[in-house]
Amino acid sequence: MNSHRILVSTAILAMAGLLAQSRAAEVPKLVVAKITQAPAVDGKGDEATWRSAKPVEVVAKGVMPKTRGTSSTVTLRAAHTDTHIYLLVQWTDATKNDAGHKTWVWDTTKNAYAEDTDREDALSIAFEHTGAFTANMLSGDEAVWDVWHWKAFRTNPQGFAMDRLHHYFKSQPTVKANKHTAKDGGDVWIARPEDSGDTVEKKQAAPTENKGARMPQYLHGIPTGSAADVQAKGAWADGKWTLEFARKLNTGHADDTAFDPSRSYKLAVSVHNDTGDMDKASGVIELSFAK
Ligand SMILES: [Ca+2]
Ligand SMILES: [Ca+2]
Ligand SMILES: [Ca+2]
Repeated sequence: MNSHRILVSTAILAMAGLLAQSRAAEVPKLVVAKITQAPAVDGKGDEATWRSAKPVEVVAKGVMPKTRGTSSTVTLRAAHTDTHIYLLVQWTDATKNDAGHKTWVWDTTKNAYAEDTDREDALSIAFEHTGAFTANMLSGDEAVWDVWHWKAFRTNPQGFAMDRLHHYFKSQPTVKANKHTAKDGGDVWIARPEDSGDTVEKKQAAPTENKGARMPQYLHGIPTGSAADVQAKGAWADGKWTLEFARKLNTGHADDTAFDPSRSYKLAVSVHNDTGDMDKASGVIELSFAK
């Protein structure tokens, strides 16, 4: 390598370093506005109280082989009262998919139900809970995230998000978990339990007899206990979902992140278009409370 090349390489390395620094400095900041009038959790962001919350726009990028290269723009606003935190999330999605999810369809040739290809839209917000928060499900770090998983068919009609944890392990845990390959090539085991209490969605096996051409695989449950902490309601219009969340700042439940307005928290958001799989995700966003 001649000296010119070395100089160029050094310059490129220095530039890469600067870019990395500026990226680190550009973690989007979501400031939680202090409000006195709680917004209605109805999928309309039209309350005057939301105008005091500064929007943050992030791009959720496709992270799966079939969604790589796709993206959705996600706008977040946050506000809090003395007792609750509220989020208003809007994202681009050209199609409203909320009519069903993996519906059982009677197959007349097999005389049995088979799973349809229908899928719903969904959005997840993950907050740091225990350990390092990287926003990357495949980082390989052992950590716990508090995840609010709103689903357009399975949880929206009841007015909730599924309140759950993501628990990441390097080796197989005793709890139910799925194994994936971490970005360093090692194993990552992911458990995604719903919080304690009655579930927000009830899965039902396919009936063995013909009960009609289409039968839902998921029934709407009314959650209780720690599973019932996250109210959420979304509405789709003009190529965009608008979704509002409400939760107590501190639920008192160990499976939830308790928000202390004196500190900041890392979070990330993922949006899912017409799928039950992972789809598009943001990087780390920092949430802090207005002084
Ligand atoms: Ca509203
Ligand atoms: Ca959609
Ligand atoms: Ca909970």
